[in-house]
Amino acid sequence: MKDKNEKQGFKLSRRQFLKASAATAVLAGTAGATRYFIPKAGAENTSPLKEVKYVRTTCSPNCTLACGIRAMVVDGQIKALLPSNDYPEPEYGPRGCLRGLSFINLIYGPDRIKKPLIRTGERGAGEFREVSWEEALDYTAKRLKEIAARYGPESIGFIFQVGGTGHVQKGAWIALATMVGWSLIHPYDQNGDLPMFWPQTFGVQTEELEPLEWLNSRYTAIFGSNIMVTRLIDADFLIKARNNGTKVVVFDPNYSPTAAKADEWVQLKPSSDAALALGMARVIIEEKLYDEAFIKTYSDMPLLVRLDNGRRLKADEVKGLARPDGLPPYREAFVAYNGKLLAVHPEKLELPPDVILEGEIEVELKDGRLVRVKPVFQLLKEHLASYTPAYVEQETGVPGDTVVRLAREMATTKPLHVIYGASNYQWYHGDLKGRALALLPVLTGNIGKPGAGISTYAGQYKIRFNVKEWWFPGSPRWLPWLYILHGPTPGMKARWPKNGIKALIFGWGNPFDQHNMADRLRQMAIKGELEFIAGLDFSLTTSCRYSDVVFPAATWYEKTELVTTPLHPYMQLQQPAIKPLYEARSELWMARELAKRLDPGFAKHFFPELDENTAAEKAVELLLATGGPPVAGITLEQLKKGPVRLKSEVPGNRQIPFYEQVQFKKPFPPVSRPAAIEATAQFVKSGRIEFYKDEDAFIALGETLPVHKPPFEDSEYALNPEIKGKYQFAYITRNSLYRVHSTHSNNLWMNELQDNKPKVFLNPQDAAAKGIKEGDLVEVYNDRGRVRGYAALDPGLGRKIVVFEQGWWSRYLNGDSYNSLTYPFIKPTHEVYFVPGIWAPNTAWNEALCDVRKAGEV
Ligand SMILES: Nc1nc2c(c(=O)[nH]1)N[C@H]1C(S)=C(S)[C@@H](COP(=O)(O)OP(=O)(O)OC[C@H]3O[C@@H](n4cnc5c(=O)[nH]c(N)nc54)[C@H](O)[C@@H]3O)O[C@H]1N2
Ligand SMILES: Nc1nc2c(c(=O)[nH]1)N[C@H]1C(S)=C(S)[C@@H](COP(=O)(O)OP(=O)(O)OC[C@H]3O[C@@H](n4cnc5c(=O)[nH]c(N)nc54)[C@H](O)[C@@H]3O)O[C@H]1N2
Ligand SMILES: [Mo]
Repeated sequence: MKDKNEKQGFKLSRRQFLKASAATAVLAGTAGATRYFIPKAGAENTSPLKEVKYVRTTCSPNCTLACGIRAMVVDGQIKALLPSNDYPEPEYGPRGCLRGLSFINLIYGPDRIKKPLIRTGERGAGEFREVSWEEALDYTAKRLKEIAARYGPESIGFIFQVGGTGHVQKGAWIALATMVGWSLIHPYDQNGDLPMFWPQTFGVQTEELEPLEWLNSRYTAIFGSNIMVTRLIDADFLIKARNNGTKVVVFDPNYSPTAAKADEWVQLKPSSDAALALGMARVIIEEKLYDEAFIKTYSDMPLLVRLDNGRRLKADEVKGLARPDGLPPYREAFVAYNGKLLAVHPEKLELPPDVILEGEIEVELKDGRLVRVKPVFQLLKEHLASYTPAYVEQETGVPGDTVVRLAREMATTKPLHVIYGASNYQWYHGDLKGRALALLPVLTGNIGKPGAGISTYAGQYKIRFNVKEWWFPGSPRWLPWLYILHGPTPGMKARWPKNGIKALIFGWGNPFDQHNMADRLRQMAIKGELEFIAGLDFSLTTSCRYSDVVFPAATWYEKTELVTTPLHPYMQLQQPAIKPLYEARSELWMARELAKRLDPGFAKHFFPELDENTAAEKAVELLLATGGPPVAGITLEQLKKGPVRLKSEVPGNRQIPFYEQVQFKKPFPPVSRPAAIEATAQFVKSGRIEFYKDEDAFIALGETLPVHKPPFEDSEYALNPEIKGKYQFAYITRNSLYRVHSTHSNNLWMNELQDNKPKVFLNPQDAAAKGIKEGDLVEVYNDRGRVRGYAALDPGLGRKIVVFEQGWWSRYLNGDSYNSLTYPFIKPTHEVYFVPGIWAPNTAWNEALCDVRKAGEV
């Protein structure tokens, strides 16, 4: 018998639900036939729900939040996803946003892939036949074997997206890839989320304060990070901090939701942040507001640089000095001066307090030559002299007196926390901006202390414990994504597969929307350069439509997984709330089945004797047992009950970057997992925070010190000088409130909230100059492509900016791709070293010029 609720429309049966969503989700732009539930007076709902169970699990898109969720399951169906509130520190709960809580629409929605698919039509057409797992796996194994035999296994590229959301299931595929010898593509630089100033300056992949620490900051300077949208759940901490008296200043070309919540919004021209930061650093130095003891101890400011060749002076070169015995090869002893020349030991940070920061001296080298040298600080001071308030005002649009005032405030209100947003470093010179911004907390001694530092919050990339036993049974081979689109460069350090990339396997990502810069990837698929494409997803995305084989994956609510995020310091377990729908399976199961077919020897790694969930639990136990100090003592049983804080060296296990370096004077860098310290310590050979970089590429580009370089000059104009003047709008593709990238692109409710229409945000004055009115269908274009959407006029937007929120599936854009306007620029300083996802060429989404016109006007 149907219960009362169902009759009232309180809940839809799955069949009804599918019908309703199929009817409304097909086309954007059509009025949604949403049904509204309005309770009738007196129709009280009295019947109890039967067989209700709650399963504690996590929402796991790539959004950095990793919200604990309680799935309410009735009769084997998920009826509601509810925020969990079981964090030992109540400040972290409750978690969950409208995107995550309406994920039900994706689990039961019309785009859910029900069975394995093999392509029948053209690539991109989305025509498939449903096949058995047996057939899909046999076919895939056969094709992969053929390609490996012809071109080598490294010609098969594997894209897996960020690790933090899936140590077990992603780990299974990474393990398979390393055993077979495929080229692994690291998601962090592929996403553009790798802030290259981190390895360059601090020798690490990325670091960040946990949000609870935001409450300890007295000054929070946010450079282009839209916390209110992109860190929605933890945005609360920012509001609380501000209510407690923390000053919050947002630097953004646009009046963002975060700017709206700040004490002060500083509007600056796109990609001019380095000029501003260097102008502020100038004030801090000129007015002696810097922390002298701090920079002498922890940074390279006292190290001497040769004026003849622009390189740091090494102890080994100097008459009477020597490199200390027993130094590891990735370390170098440089030189400082306090009346006499000192070999600076790279693993002992303390220096005599009287080492000089300013001045110029002459040094005799071992070969008898005399060279003139200056401390880094002296060079920086001279370099900053040109960043006067007047120059900064001209470059950034920020009034000169504001620059001076903010510099004084930042230098004197401690602790200072600088947040550097992804959109802001996803520019060609994002590394320079980051190096300039890092000067603010370093000069003022705001590193390694509660509430202090510099943070970048981008993606759930972070590997916080040792994963080797599960992930790397073989030795991985890596290839940065940009080379696949761009082709290899002379400076490339990664190993290019001798026959290029001939096949692509992707999971947990939608590269044909999210990464098809310049439509290159689609071309590679259509022209057959890619001979085989396989995708793992639960939704039939644009990328699946380009695939030859599609494997239906279990959603987060249908499998066991281990989740961590850089944003909050908890480890959580994803636990299956329901059985996988239709014929969906977990990725571990798929990897195991494929492994059996590729080489029966491989399958051993995946607990072949166990069912897929028990196998996943075994993998969790293996990861916990071999994960090292951050997970010491954490058990599967504990995780089944709720979130467990990861361990750290900081009191209370807090996440405070460089705490050990600063409090215990340990050399930089701390380890960036999964890389070995040998791989990353070479980035900062001095063992200190380095603002002076003397590798060839930095010298050649005039970037030994952080410098402001305007956008587009070395990218768009270098590629094609003729577009100067032709395209004058910056194409900024910020993240949407309604999606996580392209996940939720097809979420019925999220699309209703946007009137089912992609928007093109414009300043009203720019729109008026083009004859564009609110709501007009407009076309944003450049020589590479175009995308259409409806004009939304926003007076808070900077001039000559088009904002198009990234993540729409191309089916909502009439088949166009918003990423066809972007381009895979590779900056030479990103090629100095290659450590996957840590020092690698990073994607610069925002480095694209465009123009806009009413659709139909040519
Ligand atoms: N809702 C939602 N949340 C998300 C995501 C999502 O897709 N949806 N994605 C997650 C992921 S993986 C990431 S990487 C993060 C990214 O999150 P954020 O780092 O917040 O990035 P965006 O939202 O792209 O842009 C933030 C701001 O940067 C500004 N900006 C652009 N260029 C410049 C510039 O040159 N200078 C300055 N000062 N500001 C600039 C934009 O105007 C915008 O207001 O969000 C995460 N959170
Ligand atoms: N122009 C422009 N492009 C951008 C950006 C930008 O700002 N501008 N932002 C970039 C950034 S910061 C990022 S992080 C990337 C993100 O881009 P992607 O990593 O491609 O992220 P999504 O588009 O969310 O795609 C994730 C896919 O994985 C699937 N998925 C989720 N969970 C699972 C699972 O458990 N198993 C399997 N098999 N599949 C799963 C989802 O259904 C979805 O289709 O986009 C980048 N692209
Ligand atoms: Mo990202």
